Amino acid sequence: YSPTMEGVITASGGVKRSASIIAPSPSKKPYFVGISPLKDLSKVKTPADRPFRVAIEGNIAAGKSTFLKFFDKNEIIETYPEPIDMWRNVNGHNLFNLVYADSDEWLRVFQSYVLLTRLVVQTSKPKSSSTTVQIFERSVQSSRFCFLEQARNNNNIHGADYAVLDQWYKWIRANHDISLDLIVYLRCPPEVAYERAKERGRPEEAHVPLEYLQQLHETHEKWLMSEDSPNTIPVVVFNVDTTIEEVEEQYKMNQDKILGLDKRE
Ligand code: UDP
Ligand code: D5M
Ligand code: MG
Repeated sequence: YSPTMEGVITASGGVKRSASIIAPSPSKKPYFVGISPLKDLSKVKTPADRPFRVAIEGNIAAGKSTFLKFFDKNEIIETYPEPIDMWRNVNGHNLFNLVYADSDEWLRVFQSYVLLTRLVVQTSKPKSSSTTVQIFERSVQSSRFCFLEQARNNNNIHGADYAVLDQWYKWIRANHDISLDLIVYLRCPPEVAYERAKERGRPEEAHVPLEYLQQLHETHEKWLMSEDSPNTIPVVVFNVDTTIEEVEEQYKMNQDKILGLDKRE
């Protein structure tokens, strides 16, 4: 990690101070937490043959889509919001609504469609030749390691469905370049995400209980922050239980590190 960052994340997710690190002012919460010590950002290399790829991850309504808007006017960055409109219109069917109305019936096919649409997005070539960074809202990886994992742990999906989707994931990973260079984890207390989701008021999500967001939070923590995390991609963490202005300011202060721009010639 860089000594200019405010702290490092312990495996339990707390922030450990170090004498070699510039401490934040005591009044200021460390919204930009730093890079997980499990991963080493200095090893991130921008591939020569494709843009630097970043996935924005986090709970429902943590603020991922809002975060993406920071980059709207940036000429070297292309952003890719979640393809939720595709899920809402599968040949005229609102699969996104169906899955929340009756998950026993629809979760399997929804998972398979999410995987397909994310694969299409994540392997797409940039539209402009000046694009050197692609930023995706979520990823094939979070579909596999958050949503599918949670579905399995809750017995919302049969072991056979889980096995088939896992085989799809493995085949995709072996045969397509879905690699990511960096994950930006917007870490949000589930209670805050719940309030934001209510405020946003998507009709399909009207009955999503707080417990679901609490579980999804834990699943993200396990995927990205735990010692036995299956993730191998460097993770940058922002605590986002603050104003969007504060998150943007913290982002801007660390932008070059986050986008690997300080390592490009
Ligand atoms: N929001 C907020 N503060 C923030 C970020 C987002 O109040 O710092 C609101 C945003 O206006 C929206 C809701 O929270 O109404 C969910 O945000 P978004 O759609 O960006 O979340 P996502 O589900 O994409 O993570
Ligand atoms: O919106 C994304 C919405 O889609 C939210 O309701 C969660 C849901 N979603 C996304 N991916 C999956 C998978 N793989 N399984 C189940 N549900 C999923 P946002 O608010 O932007 O997070
Ligand atoms: Mg969103």
